[in-house]
Amino acid sequence: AASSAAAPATQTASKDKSGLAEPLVEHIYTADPSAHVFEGRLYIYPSHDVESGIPENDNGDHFDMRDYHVLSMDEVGGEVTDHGVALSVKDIPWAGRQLWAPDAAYKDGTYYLYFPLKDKQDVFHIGVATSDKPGGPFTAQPEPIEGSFSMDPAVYKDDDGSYYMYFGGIWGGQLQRYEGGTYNPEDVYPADDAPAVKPRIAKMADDMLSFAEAPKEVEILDKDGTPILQGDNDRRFFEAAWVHKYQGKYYFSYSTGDTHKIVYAIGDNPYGPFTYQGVILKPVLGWTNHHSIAKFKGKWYLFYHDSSLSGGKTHLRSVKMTELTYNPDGTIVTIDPYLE
Ligand code: FUB
Repeated sequence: AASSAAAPATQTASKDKSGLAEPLVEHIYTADPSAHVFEGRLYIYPSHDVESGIPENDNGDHFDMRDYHVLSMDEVGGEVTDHGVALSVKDIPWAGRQLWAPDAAYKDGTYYLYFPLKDKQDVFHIGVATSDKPGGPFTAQPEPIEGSFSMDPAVYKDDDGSYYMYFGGIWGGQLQRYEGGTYNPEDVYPADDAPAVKPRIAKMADDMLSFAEAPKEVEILDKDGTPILQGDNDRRFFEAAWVHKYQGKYYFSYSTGDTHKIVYAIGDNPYGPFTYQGVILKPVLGWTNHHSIAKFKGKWYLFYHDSSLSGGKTHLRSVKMTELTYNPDGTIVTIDPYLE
């Protein structure tokens, strides 16, 4: 367990001749990478950033993405394949605007692409699209997942074959609109000294197209067992949930948003509670920080993005990857993306 861990050392993002910490692709802008190993190959499900000309604001209107492209590679540092347009907003019946950070899962011969999108009333929900190939193209279901709200879905497959979706994000992600239990178009936040807005979890039904239960709140606790508070901007949940398992423990990682870090908390089961541990990735160039963590050919990797390729434009990001390492006590060695 990580509770008595000393502060971990910091490692730099790998920069070697295999191209790690360089953008995985440069012909398009990509962000919010969700990585999975399917059929022995590494697949990355990113957002596809575009220049929309919409001015930057706290709602994220400048992130006006219209489609997804899936990336894949046989080996780290090897050739990256862009599988073309995997899903387009024009082919999603309930679409309003803004295809944000997606994730994917595989079950019984079908690949599922989970995506956040605003409906025609400008309210975020989570949709699902299916394909018989990991690279797509995917066909969207006619409606969003019933009972879904907010954005940034991450689907975790547990060792017993159960799948869970984690989701949610505040500010432009609209999670704060559900604080009263039902949708409230007003943005209502807890007081700074009250528990922070919580990410959500729902077990997936057998069909992978619906929730098996009403979404539940995910508790993130300090090491003394008290909830992380709304005013604790360095540690409170903002967006970009991800879960992976290491040595039998569940690692819940997320972005702190306006303090620009990827941090993590550890728990004993998929529902939590999760106890805050520390920083995985320090701030990157660009406002957002969003990641995933996956094991490929025996090594753990962090997938993330930054805005280096666009010269610092927050809405024009590029996906990168670097090795992630653990201390002997199971804590994660903090990564500084630019440490020389
Ligand atoms: O890419 C659009 C949004 O920016 C994502 O959904 C958030 O996680 C942030 O990266």
